[in-house]
This record gives sequence, C-alpha cells and structure tokens, in this order.
Amino acid sequence: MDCHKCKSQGQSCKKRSPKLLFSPKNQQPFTQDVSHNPQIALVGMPNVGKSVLFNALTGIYVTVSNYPGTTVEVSRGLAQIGEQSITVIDTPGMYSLLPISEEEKVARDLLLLEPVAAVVHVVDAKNLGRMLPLTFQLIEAGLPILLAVNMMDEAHRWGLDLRPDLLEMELEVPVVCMAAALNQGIDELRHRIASLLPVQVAMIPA
Ligand SMILES: Nc1nc2c(ncn2[C@@H]2O[C@H](COP(=O)(O)OP(=O)(O)OP(=O)(O)O)[C@@H](O)[C@H]2O)c(=O)[nH]1
Ligand SMILES: [Mg+2]
Repeated sequence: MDCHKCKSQGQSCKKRSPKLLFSPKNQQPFTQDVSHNPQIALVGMPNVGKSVLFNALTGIYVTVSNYPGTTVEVSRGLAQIGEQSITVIDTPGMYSLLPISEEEKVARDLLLLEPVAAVVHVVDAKNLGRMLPLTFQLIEAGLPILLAVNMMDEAHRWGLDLRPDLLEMELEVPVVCMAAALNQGIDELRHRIASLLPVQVAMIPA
C-alpha cells in the first residue's frame, strides 16, 4: 500500500503506510493488526461449560487444531468485545496447574506460554468449594483472571444463592454469575472482559 499522504495527492514516494484497522462505527484508526488480536483463554475443570461459553462468545470464525506435538484438540475463535476483535481459546479441562494428564499439560502450557490478556476461569456454581483451589492457583501464578460462576440456573434450583460482590471482595478478581447454556450473563461477561483488555492506541496523524 502506498504512503497515504502521497496517494491522496496522486503521487508516490514509495513509502508504505502502516497497516491500519478502522473500527466501522467511528472510523478511528488503530495500530493493531488483525493477526495480533488480544487473546483470552477459557479454563476450568471438565464439564463446567467452557465449550458452551466458547460457542456463545464466538461466531463462525472458529478453528479446531491439535495442540503441537499432541493429540489434544484446541478450539480458537473470534469474539467481538465492544469495538475490539479478540481470539478466544477453549482449553481442555484441567484440575490443577500441576498437570497429570496430557489434556491438563496442554491447558497449562496454553496459559503459561501463550500471551493471554485475560483468563476466564469457568466454575460450576454448585461445586464452588471443589473449584476454588484452582482459582487460587491461577491467581498465585499471576494470571489476569476473571471468575465466571456458571450453571447458576441449576444452583438456584438447588436453593443455592451467591453474592458475587462478596466473592469479588474476598478474591480481589472480577466475578460474573452466569448460565451459559441459557445465554444468561454473557453480556456482563463481555463487559468485564473488555476492562481487562489492553487499550488500543489510536494513530495520531502525522
Ligand atoms: N444447566 C446448565 N447446563 C450447562 C450450562 N453450561 C453448560 N451446561 C451443560 O454442561 C455440560 C458440559 O458443558 P461443556 O461446555 O461441554 O463443558 P466443558 O467445560 O467444555 O467440558 P470439557 O470440554 O470436558 O472440559 C453440557 O451438557 C452443557 O449443556 C449452564 O449454564 N446451565
Ligand atoms: Mg469443552
């Protein structure tokens, strides 16, 4: 692409314009390249609803591939968070950051080796006591986590209630209550994820 200034004057100085992204609504230019979207990872124990949440967040642009050197499949998809496109990674179920199975090792490697802007720890609201030790491990590992307390519909049926504000105060991380299968709490989750993402830098025209 020719230098933007020369192009508008019908000339060419052989300079290249930086690759810009324009948000469709306000036409604000951003420096970020689509191939370098911020990434977030969905993690948690098996059967807590990570893949249901992944499907609720992402659209049709989903890829499934084996994690390098393994037979473990990892799904990645694009999600729209406000004006920003982000990549969401659906990780295999894990019980601990100290892996025993190949799946757990892949989930751990994805968290520790890939640049993730946020880690959404999905837990089952009915089994918080069993799930929170992993939350503590993720916090201690210094990961930017957000706790997604899923299956609130079932928890309510069991007569359980939860005060996300109190949990948030105790854990000092954002907490969102949701029922991914019923599409409840997804908008709030998007909103809270947005606050963890790096701010895109607007290009200042020369
Ligand atoms: N009632 C209820 N069921 C849910 C909810 N979210 C997920 N489920 C169900 O929970 C089961 C497991 O969901 P998955 O999304 O496959 O769980 P996962 O965490 O991806 O599991 P692994 O891939 O094995 O780690 C499915 O039967 C879902 O339909 C929810 O909010 N409420
Ligand atoms: Mg899954």
